[in-house]
Amino acid sequence: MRILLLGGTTEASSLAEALAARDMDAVFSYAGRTAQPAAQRLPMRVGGFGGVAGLAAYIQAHSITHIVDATHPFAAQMSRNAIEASLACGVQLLALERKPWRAAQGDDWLHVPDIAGAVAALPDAPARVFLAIGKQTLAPFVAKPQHFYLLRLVDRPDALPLPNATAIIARGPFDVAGDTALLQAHAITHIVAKNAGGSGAEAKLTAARALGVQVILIDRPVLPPRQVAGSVAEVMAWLGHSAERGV
Ligand code: 3Y8
Ligand code: NAP
Repeated sequence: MRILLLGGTTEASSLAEALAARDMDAVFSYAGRTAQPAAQRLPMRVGGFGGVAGLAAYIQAHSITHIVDATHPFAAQMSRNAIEASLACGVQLLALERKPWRAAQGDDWLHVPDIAGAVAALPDAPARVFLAIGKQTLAPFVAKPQHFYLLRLVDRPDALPLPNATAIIARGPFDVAGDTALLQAHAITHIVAKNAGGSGAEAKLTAARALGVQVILIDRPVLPPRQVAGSVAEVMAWLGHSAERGV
């Protein structure tokens, strides 16, 4: 058995620990989006594969038998490629997926389908907006330059496309005390976030509830059907069964 773990999330790092602890033959794959991705106990590879064909070639060249897609729910292209390549190569695929966040008592959430919906949902009157969506999708917010934007990025950007913006450089996972202080320090009135689920980015939502800050939450992209596990334990059981079957 040789496992390709498509990573880049808190859950992927936890799964990597479990696989390494059992000396399983696995490789951890990053896209190479950040300057210094977190180290892993598993052997790592960094960078795109070159589309579905490149991924299929990698699977064959490295005799991969199982793919675990533990990428972020918004890494939709990677997930689509993994589904297609696993079918083309006849290898098993399992997605380690975290549940979407659901509003609790006291939350002031507005669900929007995509980034354009988030821009449209911002008020016309000047507001103070925490854009907790990283740096790949900032350009559409230029349509509303009247707001102050607080950005949280993993690496310092060369330039920011938004006229009135401050960038915080930090990689999560984040905590409630830190995110509460951040919202208060910048007198934030709105948060724009992706419905990432998981624990690594949830703190800002908890802080928003306590402070009465509105959250504009972007729905996840829809993916083709695939087998899904909700925990590291489930993935390990799935791998165990496969090992018993000797595949
Ligand atoms: C490169 C690996 C770990 C993984 C940590 C999780 C938690 C912190 C929350 C906010 C939201 C955001 C962003 C975020 C979170 C975890 C997790 C998660 C959100 C690293 C990582 C990589 C990336 C890529 C990066 C994106 C950006 C998104 C920042 C490593 C730290 C906003 C997503 O500069 C860029 O181009 C950054 C790009 C994709 C979204 C975007 O569109 O800009 N993540 N994040 C992975 C790779 O190369 O394959 O560098 O160590 C991983 C983590 N990011 O093991 O501790 O599991 O979700 N990452 C979002 O959810 O909205 C921050 O600030 O509140
Ligand atoms: P994406 O848009 O779905 O993927 C774009 C291309 O990046 C893919 O087609 C693939 O290139 C490459 N790629 C993506 N993830 C990869 C991986 N784990 N290993 C190797 N190549 C990968 O991906 P994204 O949204 O930019 O996310 C990139 C990485 O950041 C992923 O690891 C993801 O888990 C992590 N992340 C993303 C977010 C987010 O908000 N999107 C949040 C937290 C973490 P090729 O086609 O050339 O193979």
